[in-house]
This record gives sequence, C-alpha cells and structure tokens, in this order.
Amino acid sequence: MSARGAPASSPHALARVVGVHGRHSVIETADGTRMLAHGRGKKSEVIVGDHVRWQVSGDEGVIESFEPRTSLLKRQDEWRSKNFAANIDLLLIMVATDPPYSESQLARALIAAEDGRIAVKIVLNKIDLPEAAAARERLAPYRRMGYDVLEVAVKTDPAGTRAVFDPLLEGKTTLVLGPSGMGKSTLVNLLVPHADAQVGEISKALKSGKHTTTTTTWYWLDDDRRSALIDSPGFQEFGIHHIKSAELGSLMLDYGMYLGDCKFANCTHRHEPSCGVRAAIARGDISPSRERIYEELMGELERAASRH
Ligand SMILES: Nc1nc2c(ncn2[C@@H]2O[C@H](COP(=O)(O)OP(=O)(O)OP(=O)(O)O)[C@@H](O)[C@H]2O)c(=O)[nH]1
Ligand SMILES: [Mg+2]
Ligand SMILES: [Zn+2]
Repeated sequence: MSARGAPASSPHALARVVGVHGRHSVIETADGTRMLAHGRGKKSEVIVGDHVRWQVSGDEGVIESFEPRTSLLKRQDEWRSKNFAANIDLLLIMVATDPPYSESQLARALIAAEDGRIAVKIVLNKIDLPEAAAARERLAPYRRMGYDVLEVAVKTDPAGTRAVFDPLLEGKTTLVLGPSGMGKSTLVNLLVPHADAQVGEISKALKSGKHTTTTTTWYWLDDDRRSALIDSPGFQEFGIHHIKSAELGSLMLDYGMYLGDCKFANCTHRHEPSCGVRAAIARGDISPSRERIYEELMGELERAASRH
C-alpha cells in the first residue's frame, strides 16, 4: 500500500526503474517500495531512470508502458545499441590518473552527452597519484572548450570529495559513467549511505569474483529521495554510430567554435579551402589529439553509413 492511501497496485500506477537484470527490472513505487517487475513481450526495453506504468501480477509487477523520456544517453556500435539511462539531469564522466584512460573514449562519451542534450562534467579521480600532472595536461583541451573538470581523490580525500559533490548533486539525478577502474563505485559508496547494503540486495547473485560493477543501479543520496546517483559498469568501447557524420563537428565543442568560419556550409574540415577548423588547427587552437579523434570518428561514421 502506498503512503498516501491509494493502493500501490492500482492498475497503471507510476514507478521508477532502479535496476535492470536481463529480462527483469527492479522498480520503485511511489512509497519507495522496491520489487521485481517484467515487461510484456519483447518490446518493453526499459532502462534505469525510466518512469513506467505498472500493475501487480502475483508477487511481481508487470510493466505496461513507459512515459516519454526527458533525456536519453545511448551508445551504438556496428552490432547493437545500448541505452545507459533515461531522465538524467547530469552526467559525470569519470577518468582517473591511473590506470590510464583512452582520450578517444572520453571524447565519444562527451559527444553522446551533447547529442542527448545532457549537462556533463568531467571528473578526474585519483589526483593523489604521481600521474596526476600528466593526466591534468591531457585534459587541457577539454577545459579550454568549456568543460568543467572536477579534480578529486575519492579514496584518499573523502572530505574534499564530499565538498565538491554534495552541493553539485543536490536535487538532481546524476549518472556516473567511465571506463573500468576509475573509481565510480568508490564515489557511490562514499556518497550513498548504506550503498553496500543496496548493492548486496539487488545484485548479489550476479556478482562475479572481481569487484567490477556489472549492472546500472540507482541510489538515493538522501532520505527524501530528491537526489540520486546512478552507478554504471565501466565501458570499453563507446560506439557513436547513431551520430550523423555531418553533425560530428558541432558535437565536438572545440570544432564547433570555428564552424562559422568555414566557407562551405557542408565543410567536412578535412580538405576544403577556407576552412575555419583547419585554420584553428594550424594556429594550435585545436589540439592534435582532437584532430586525430575527429578523423578517427569521421572514418568510422562514414564506414557505418556506407553499410546501410
Ligand atoms: N589511489 C587512489 N585509488 C582510488 C581512488 N578512488 C578509487 N580508487 C581505487 O580504484 C580502484 C577501482 O575503483 P572502483 O570504484 O571499483 O572503480 P569503478 O570505476 O567502479 O570500476 P568498474 O566498476 O569496473 O567500472 C579501487 O581499487 C579503488 O580503491 C583514489 O582517489 N585514489
Ligand atoms: Mg564500479
Ligand atoms: Zn571546415
């Protein structure tokens, strides 16, 4: 029963998806109760953060439909498309000083966030390690193009980390994304009271020997259930095949700054004359690593388009 007196099981009540395990989802009803639910048929591909309409069936819930999403973060490669989470307000892309991360993967996640119109910040974790200076330097182009880079040491400086995140996450739904081993779950465990208990409750059966995160999970940061943090499994390859090659330049913000200087509206910024982007590259205003990433992605997107 819900706290407001209406039966939580009334047909098509609203709930939120807080975990997905294969064909089953964990939904949280209006009064905070969590239960297993499954969709009808194969079409019901709900993801964490979805608002769903559901009803009781035995001791489980059945998801009847889901509400329109205000935001969607996805990736897509040659073979499949994967949605990370829906209805998030803020995306934190976490990288660390060590192990080293792939700049290309960072760039791809940023492009997906721009495409999904999701506010995004970069988190550089483990600044207690000697590799910090080099990692900071690699992120310089991203600071220059306007991204906030939050530097933390989640494990060795918990108080400093809290000072950064407590005000930032207040009242929002935030997804933490990044390659494996960057410290995403360490952050969740620091900020979320009893996170371990919740992890145990939902994914004990799925836990492998390694302590790597295997499912995307929703955590509340506060008892009022206003601020949420979503932990996600580390990604290795972030495909962006859902992006059109003609849009790539505007989704890479350093390229985007100079598009107005290109003579041709359909400039690909590779060999056209009077290209504002190439001029910026020549001046050193766009870094060589970003040019390499653009070339790599354009090649990928063109090959993908030619296959369809
Ligand atoms: N030196 C140092 N190590 C840290 C810091 N934060 C986290 N770590 C360590 O980094 C390792 C990986 O941390 P996790 O939180 O499991 O990383 P993750 O991003 O959740 O990894 P996946 O779940 O595999 O995606 C652990 O051994 C942490 O103790 C930090 O600030 N400094
Ligand atoms: Mg993890
Ligand atoms: Zn151009």
